[in-house]
Amino acid sequence: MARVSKSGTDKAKKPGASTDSGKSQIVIGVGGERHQAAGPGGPVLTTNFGTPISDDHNSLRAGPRGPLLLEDFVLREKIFHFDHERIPERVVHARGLAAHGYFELTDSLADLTTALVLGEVGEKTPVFARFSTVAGNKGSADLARDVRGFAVKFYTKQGNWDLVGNNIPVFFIQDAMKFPDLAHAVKEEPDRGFPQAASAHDTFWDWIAMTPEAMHMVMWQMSDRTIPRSVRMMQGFGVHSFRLVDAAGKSTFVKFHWTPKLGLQSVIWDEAVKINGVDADYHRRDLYNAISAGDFPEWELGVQLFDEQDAAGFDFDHLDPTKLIPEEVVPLRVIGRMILDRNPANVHAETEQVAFCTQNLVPGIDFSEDPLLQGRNFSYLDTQLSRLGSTNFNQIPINAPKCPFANMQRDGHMQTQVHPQRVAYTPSLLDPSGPRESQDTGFRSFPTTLTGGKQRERSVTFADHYSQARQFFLSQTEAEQDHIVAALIFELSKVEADIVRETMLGHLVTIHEGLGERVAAGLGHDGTITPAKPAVATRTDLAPAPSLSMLARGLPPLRGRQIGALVTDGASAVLAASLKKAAASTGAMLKIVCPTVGGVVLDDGSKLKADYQLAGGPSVLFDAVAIIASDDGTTAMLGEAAAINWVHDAFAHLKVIGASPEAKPLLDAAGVATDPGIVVLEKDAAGYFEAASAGRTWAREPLVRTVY
Ligand code: HDE
Repeated sequence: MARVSKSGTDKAKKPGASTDSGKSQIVIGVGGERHQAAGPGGPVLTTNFGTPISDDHNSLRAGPRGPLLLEDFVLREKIFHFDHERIPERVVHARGLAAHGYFELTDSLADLTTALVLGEVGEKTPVFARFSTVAGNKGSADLARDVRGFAVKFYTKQGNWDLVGNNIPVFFIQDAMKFPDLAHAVKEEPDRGFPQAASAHDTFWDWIAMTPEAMHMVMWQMSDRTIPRSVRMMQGFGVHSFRLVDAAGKSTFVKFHWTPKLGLQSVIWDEAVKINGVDADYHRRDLYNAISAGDFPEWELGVQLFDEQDAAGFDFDHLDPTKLIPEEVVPLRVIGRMILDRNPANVHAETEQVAFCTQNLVPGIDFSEDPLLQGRNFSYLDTQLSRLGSTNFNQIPINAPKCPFANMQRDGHMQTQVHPQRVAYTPSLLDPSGPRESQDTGFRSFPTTLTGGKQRERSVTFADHYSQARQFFLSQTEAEQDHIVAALIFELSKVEADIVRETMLGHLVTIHEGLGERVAAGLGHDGTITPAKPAVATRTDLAPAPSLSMLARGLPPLRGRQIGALVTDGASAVLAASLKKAAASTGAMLKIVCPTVGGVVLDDGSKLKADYQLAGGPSVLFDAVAIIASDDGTTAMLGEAAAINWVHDAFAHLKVIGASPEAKPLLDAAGVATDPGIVVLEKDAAGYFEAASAGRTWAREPLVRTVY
């Protein structure tokens, strides 16, 4: 049957031919579907080999009701390509989000390193940063309780430097040999395929219970650090010690820290659980929207610098990645800033195909002997082959250096470079102009002096597993300690095997007796607890380090945050305008939530547009909330469970709530009790914003949750 076209012809236009209307020609198919032929200036659809396509919607067939023909190369190519669209996801850190930007050096380390990226003040180095969760699969929810990857690729003039870190400064293990076990334990249990993106299950805690070296990291993992409000509001750490090496070959140890300009902020566990339901893409949407709106996230790069002699004076071995150097011991020196100002144009090409490799260093930066780092240097290169399928993965644009590169490596799958040279080797007299090594500018490894025999043995300096775990717990504010206790209770309550739970309680009392007892109370554990047997005595004299606490680092600003306002028909236009103005002056975003997405009519007859419909905009999405309602609007909201939950959740999540006097019955129905975080909104929202700048109302917490 011939296709019927509105323009009276059943033939598609000749490829590249323009239409009379100036727009692309619309052809209505037999089933009513709309096809578009190329318009003026628009490209003609082609196969991957450039053959123009006349019809992209109807397969070639033997008669209108007959079978398809194998000859149809247009159909076969399209399906062939589609069938192979996915590449294996990362074995860990599968779920990620990323952005382009630049790093600008503000303080030179030229006296310590030959790395130009750390030497030339004002130099802007392009970067690509990818943030990720570790355990979940690619399609998992953003707010799983999990460590966050914080990986930055610097495209420097001396080659790519990949700083592949996390948002936590220590790691679970001391030897790369254990990494597959850790990953197998935390990922979904293989016999049942669940839970994904969750550590709250038997196999994870079984493995942790048998691995005392993980205790320090577990304290961080159970803190609110693993449920960040936004990737824009979390720190990043290089974790391992690296070396800076100067022109004379002198080495200085360095640890890298990223500190967000927006301050540190996390959500509360109950919020995380609910955000995952209402917006599983909460973090990627947040970063994407912020960058699209021109609100570019920024981090300071700080370094901790120390030498062998300093290291010898530490209470721990800095080569042990389960230990950190508190900023109180070696202060941070801020040397630059990273700004992310461009979203990826294509997530597969960039976020998925980016291949971070810890081995990517530049002259002047070198590895330390941290055994975990040494193991990583094998893993990251190796894994790219299974993910990207070719040793030429470095030629994918997101992975290619932005400086010239040349060597004698040739051929392989998906080679995109055409090497015209006859000589593909060195040395050679035939082609003296080919690339050659350089003693002056080439990368040289620091000649560390090594001692000891070839053996499978861990240094005794790695034996203390509990002291820094205890120091971390004691460095937290009361609210943060309460959350660690609550997280452990939640996680261990999901464990079915008593022996695992009991063994964990033994570790917890060894870290800190009060911590273990509180968790035991929350688990309803009434038996005795057998403490773990540390290899060396746990130190109780390590001074609490406030730099390890998020809350002790100070209040985050309102900038970059979202204020949610629930507004009903007939609400005060003056108040709505005042709220908008005050939000703009603090750099916060005001989001309007209404009973319908069409918005509301305010008391002056003006229309207010909604950003969210009530059920799609629960208060968990916002940092602080306001309710501007009329009497009638309030009465209507009293019949909406979603409205009552909206207010109740905001209260339970310790948010500052501003409410017009008419909304009082709604607050009462939601069980809101008066405290400094509850502000009556009269004509002016300025007072409300002052209260909102104080962050969460922590003092409210014991009213809304049992604190064990
Ligand atoms: Fe990774 N890790 N890791 N890791 N890791 C990977 O590499 C590995 C470790 C980290 O956004 C994989 O390309 C081993 C510490 C980040 O693409 C893999 C060991 C830290 C990312 C791998 C560790 C990290 C990865 C999976 C123990 C913080 C995501 C896909 C020796 C300092 C990078 C890939 C991105 C990814 C192995 C331990 C951070 C399999 C063997 C410690 C941020 O190669």
